[in-house]
Amino acid sequence: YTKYPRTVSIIGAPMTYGQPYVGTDTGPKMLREKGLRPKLTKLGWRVEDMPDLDFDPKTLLSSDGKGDTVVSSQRDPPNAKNCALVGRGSSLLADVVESKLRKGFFPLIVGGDHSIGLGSLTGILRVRPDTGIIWVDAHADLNTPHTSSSGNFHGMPLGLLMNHPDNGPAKNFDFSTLPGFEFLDQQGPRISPEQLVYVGLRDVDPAERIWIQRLGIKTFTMTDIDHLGIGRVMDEALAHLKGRPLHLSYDIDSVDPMLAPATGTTVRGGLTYREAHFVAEFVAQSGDLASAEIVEVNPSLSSDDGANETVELGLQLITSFMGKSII
Ligand code: 5AB
Ligand code: MN
Ligand code: MN
Ligand code: MN
Repeated sequence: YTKYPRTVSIIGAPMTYGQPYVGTDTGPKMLREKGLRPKLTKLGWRVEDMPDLDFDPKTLLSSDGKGDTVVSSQRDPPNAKNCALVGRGSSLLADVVESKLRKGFFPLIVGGDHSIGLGSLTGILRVRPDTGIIWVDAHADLNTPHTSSSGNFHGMPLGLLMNHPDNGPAKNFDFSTLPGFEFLDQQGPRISPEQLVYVGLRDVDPAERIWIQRLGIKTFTMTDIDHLGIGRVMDEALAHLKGRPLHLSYDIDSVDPMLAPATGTTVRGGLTYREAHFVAEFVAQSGDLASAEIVEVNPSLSSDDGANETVELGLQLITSFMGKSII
């Protein structure tokens, strides 16, 4: 891959179907209004900014993508809320991300809820299967409909795409049970446990804990950050992914809710302002960052001040991982 493509493609993915609230769809618009584009230009990037992807149910559920024939009106399978909408939206995003990468762009995917990880990772892995993934989040997002207690897809992107080596391919998730997920058949790209690193975890479900241990996923919880400091944590995280092109998946709920209140699933005891920025700055300095996404900014879930602060923080974090350096 080109190590330093100088053109970034902003891909707005206003997905809300992976969780219960409206409002995450305004994330891309709010970030643009606060000056995402000029900030990137100032850092030396050429910027391609397309209109947000069209996640209108009529468009997503039609066979031709133009709203004509609705092909998918099945009811959701158990624990798979808005199944067809999430599946079709992910498929669309995967195709866009894949094509941008093949053209040499740096995809900057702006969510939307974290179910968009299904699409962005699929697109990335089609082009660069050895990508190292840094998942910055309060949560592990390692559920599947078999283990999820909520049925919300934003808690499942990694669980659905994971390759389960001990059990053989047969135990990988069978997408034929999920309408809309046909694009992820058994040939689809999968994540190997060793290409993933977690940073910031503090709210992990029982089944996720078991899978993290069995798969041996490199994990830095908030406890590890308290113990080792964010500097050593990031040294070890990047050492684990050495030699791989990197994808940064930044869930804004990794940051402490005092600083980022406008998000759906807040958990106290998160990253401080500097820790959050250090993660972004350090990944940028590695020179290996090849794609990134920011998710779960939902301006409608707090006061106006809280919404502003959260959007502003998201924008600052983007500027940091896109290469802003202090000196
Ligand atoms: B987020 C929970 N594990 O599966 C579930 O915000 C929360 O993308 C998921 O990290 C949180 O519903 C998903 C309880
Ligand atoms: Mn998440
Ligand atoms: Mn989260
Ligand atoms: Mn969340």
